[in-house]
Amino acid sequence: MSQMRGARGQRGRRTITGPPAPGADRAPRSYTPAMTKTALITGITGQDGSYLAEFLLEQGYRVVGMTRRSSTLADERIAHLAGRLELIEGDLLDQASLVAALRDVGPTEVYNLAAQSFVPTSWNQPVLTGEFTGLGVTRMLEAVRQVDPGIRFYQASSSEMFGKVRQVPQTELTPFHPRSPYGVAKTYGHFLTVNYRESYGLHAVSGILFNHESPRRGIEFVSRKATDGAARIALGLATELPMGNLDAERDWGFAGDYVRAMWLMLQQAEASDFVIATGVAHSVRELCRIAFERVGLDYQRHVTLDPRLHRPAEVDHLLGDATRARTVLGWQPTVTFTELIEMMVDADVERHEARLRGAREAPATSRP
Ligand code: NAP
Ligand code: G4F
Repeated sequence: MSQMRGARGQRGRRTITGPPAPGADRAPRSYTPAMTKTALITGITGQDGSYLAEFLLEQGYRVVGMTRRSSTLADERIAHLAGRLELIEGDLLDQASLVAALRDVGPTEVYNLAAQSFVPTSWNQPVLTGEFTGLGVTRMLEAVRQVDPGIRFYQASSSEMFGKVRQVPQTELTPFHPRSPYGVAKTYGHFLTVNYRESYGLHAVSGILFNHESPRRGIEFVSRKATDGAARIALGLATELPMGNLDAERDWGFAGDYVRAMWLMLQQAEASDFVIATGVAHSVRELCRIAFERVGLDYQRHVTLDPRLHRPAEVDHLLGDATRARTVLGWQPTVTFTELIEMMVDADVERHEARLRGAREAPATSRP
């Protein structure tokens, strides 16, 4: 991580032209080849941020990640990119830090992935979730408008916006009915993105992404909780896994596929919104079955039901229709649900085994 360098103060500042009047005509920025593009990613330390950074580096981008100040480094997911990635400090709660970051970095593309992204936390911290996940989008869009309205902007919107679904499957035209403070905040961020596109002509797109997972998924999300739980039980580190609503259904895909869609959206001549999904839904129960079968166990013997894990308002069933992404972007997923869950279980088994090996090999003095 020490090789990662902060961008602030190391780059010349770009010319600032000031915000254009609403609706004013502007010549679109001539789009430069990939080699000269710079991407600023908020939420770089998260699951998607790490995959997107890898993908953009492979495309030849200069990649700068925005991180918020904390007393410990949360660099687990991006440590392997040290030396190739630049970091800059900024916080979605602080408008001035966003303006300064854009001025210092001079990005051609901004990917706004930062958010309080765990749905249950949004009931415990609804105001904070609104600040990060909702108003944070306004702060970022305002910063783009003020510093350089030619920047292309991607907003990480969510299938949680569909909530109590009005139609199955969900498309870009399906009305929203969010069921959590998180979903409400994302819906605000989505419409703000559309509004800045329509009001100021920004090249701002909203990616309505259905659930996507990977071995880098946060441990509190249901997929990773199940794969990590199965791995721990198989290795004798636990005996049971308490879970909430096993009947909930989601359209789960692989995060590596979904970040490619984010990039494709920003390469289009016209800015517009896209649903990204696999088009196949599975229940949490099926997820548990596949995860436990991968380590030769029957989930029914280990998964217990904990009513405290049920949500005040549930999203029962999500299923996306990504026809538009397929036809306009040429995007399609490459990893099936079973492949995804097995990949995650294998990674969790490997991680726990390595930890156990390390504990066995550590000198006796370091043991408690
Ligand atoms: P994640 O792993 O939870 O990562 C969230 C990121 O946001 C972290 O890097 C976090 O930084 C950062 N962050 C949070 N608050 C911040 C603040 N005030 N200022 C600056 N950074 C802040 O989320 P993810 O799964 O990668 O998802 C990326 C985005 O896509 C999120 O906006 C999420 O809501 C959205 N989304 C995700 C999915 C999905 O299935 N994964 C589906 C649809 C939409 P720290 O490391 O400092 O906490
Ligand atoms: O994995 P989850 O916590 O993801 P959720 O709520 O669908 O949200 C994720 O996907 C959204 C896209 O639709 C993102 F916008 C959001 O940021 C996040 O990445 O829960 C999935 C389902 C829920 O129905 C939940 O009730 O799993 C059910 N579930 C059952 N037992 C559980 C558990 N969820 C969690 N986290 N933990 C459980 O023990």
